[in-house]
Amino acid sequence: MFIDETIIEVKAGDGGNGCHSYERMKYKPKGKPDGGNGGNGGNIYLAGSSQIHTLQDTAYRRRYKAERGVHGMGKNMIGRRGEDVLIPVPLGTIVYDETTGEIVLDCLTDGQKELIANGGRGGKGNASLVTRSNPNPEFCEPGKPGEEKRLRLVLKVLADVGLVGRPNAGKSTFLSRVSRARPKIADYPFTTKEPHLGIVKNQNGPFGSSYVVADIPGLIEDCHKGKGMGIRFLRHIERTSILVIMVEATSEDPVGDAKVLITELEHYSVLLAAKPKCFLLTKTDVLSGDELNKIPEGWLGVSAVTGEGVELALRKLEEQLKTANYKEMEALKSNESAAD
Ligand SMILES: Nc1nc2c(ncn2[C@@H]2O[C@H](COP(=O)(O)OP(=O)(O)OP(=O)(O)O)[C@@H](O)[C@H]2O)c(=O)[nH]1
Ligand SMILES: [Mg+2]
Repeated sequence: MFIDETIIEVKAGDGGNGCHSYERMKYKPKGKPDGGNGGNGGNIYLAGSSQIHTLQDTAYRRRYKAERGVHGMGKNMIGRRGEDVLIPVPLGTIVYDETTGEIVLDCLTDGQKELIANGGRGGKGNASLVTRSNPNPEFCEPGKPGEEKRLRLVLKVLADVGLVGRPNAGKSTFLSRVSRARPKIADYPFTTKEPHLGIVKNQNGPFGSSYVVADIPGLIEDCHKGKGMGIRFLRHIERTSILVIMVEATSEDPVGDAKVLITELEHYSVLLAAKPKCFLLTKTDVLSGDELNKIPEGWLGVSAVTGEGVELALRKLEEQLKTANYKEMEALKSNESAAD
């Protein structure tokens, strides 16, 4: 099952207590303090992993607890530190602190582990608490509690291009034509119920470069009011650089249909709707003769079945992607210089 949101509770390990003890030796009735320190509690880390694609495992487990530090012991024996816990999450997971609402982490890189709950420090034993004024401390410190947090994990998949269209527009067929992804394809609406990603080789970019295309469920008029599959899944194209708006060639009014799609995007987020767009009229193989003039100006016609127009569409997409990425970089640079 594709789970893209869940709440988990994490509790880092408590620190072990320090020990209160004295050296015991024959003929030496009152030895020096020799209580060891407690070990630190285990930390909790989160790490983005390209091997996982949903939050299903995390949602199933829900509670994560790291081991506590072992208490210190006599003879200056230090307690072992608690084992850490590592929670792997899919790339694109945003972690919010449920209590403060703050973003704690945005997992974008594979394998990079980030500390999210600190283990408690181990308490000092009386051997470590010796001072000149108090050579025989009759006390030791307790371990500190480990951090506890309630976190909301929200997955927004990472893709460069998002496919937007009504159900049956041919989004999944297009993705399977241009990549090795094999989403389910069928002639009934809402075949796609969860996002699918495909990697497309960049024909015009540097050698070996590629980009990720996301296929999502179909959008219908008023889906922002909960019709069809709603608009919640639009979060998965929120991070794309460009959108491909796809309308079937059988449409009476492709431009009007595209407007309806864009209005639905606006209901989700104005920023999403404002992304650069590439307009495609799909299934052009069903058109014949004069009907081919139906392709609106500035649009491209494609048939994912015959492959007609697909190369050209990819080339246009790649050019738009290049411009969009360049603009994003420029915006990032100007933001950085403004912050300096
Ligand atoms: N003739 C023709 N049929 C196509 C073409 N592309 C897709 N189809 C057919 O259109 C139907 C819907 O295709 P899908 O790719 O599943 O459409 P979708 O947009 O992913 O649909 P949802 O997942 O329901 O939103 C299938 O029966 C496809 O075989 C095309 O280029 N030409
Ligand atoms: Mg589909």
